[in-house]
Amino acid sequence: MIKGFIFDLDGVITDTAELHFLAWKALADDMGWQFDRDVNEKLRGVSRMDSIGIIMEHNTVSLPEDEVAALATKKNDIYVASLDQITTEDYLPGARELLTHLRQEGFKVALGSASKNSTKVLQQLNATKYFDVIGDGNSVSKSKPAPDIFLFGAEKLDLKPAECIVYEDAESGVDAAKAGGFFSVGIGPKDRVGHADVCFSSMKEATLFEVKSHFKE
Ligand code: B16
Ligand code: MG
Repeated sequence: MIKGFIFDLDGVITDTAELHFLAWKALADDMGWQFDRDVNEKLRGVSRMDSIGIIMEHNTVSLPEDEVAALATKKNDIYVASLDQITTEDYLPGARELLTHLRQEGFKVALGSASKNSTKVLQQLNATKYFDVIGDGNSVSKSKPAPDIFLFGAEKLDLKPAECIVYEDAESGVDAAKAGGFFSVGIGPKDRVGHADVCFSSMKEATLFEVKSHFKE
């Protein structure tokens, strides 16, 4: 029986991908690195340190670990400053309605994001009230596609994976949900999240009614 929902943040609740892109682009320009939206697409759901690794590999650049960490911090400072522009109007269409509906129906709800800045993003959206548990990049050390972040959420909700539905927009996020034994809802194109148990092109279609019809009570 489904008792809980675990949501990814970027690409499911709100679209912070553009702000991540602008911050990485500022760093890349500063460093003389090539970086465009195609490379940015590879960073979806990927942790900050893995993201800078992908960008450096794309530019065939290699640097000492401490310098890489300093550059990731520089990008993060730019990104965090840009979060001030997120408002309560910046939910992806359908996300706030679904979170409200889950509260009304008494489901348990957790966040399962790779971001270490999820608290700030949820505050800007005024969305903290919809979550019983916040699981993010600060909660576990192994990032997606490892299932750890979703297992953390389920455990804190006091539920088994088989009692939870995970919403994800990233390929690695759906892999993580499947590896943990969760039901998965993919948000986005089939070539990205088509391996989820059920896939919707946007959050607007992924209503409680629709999703419940795919998973036996
Ligand atoms: P931060 P999600 C992910 O969020 C983003 O999709 C990804 O682009 C970002 O690198 C990652 O969070 C880490 O974010 O630098 O804020 O810790 O989709 O897992 O909610
Ligand atoms: Mg995401």
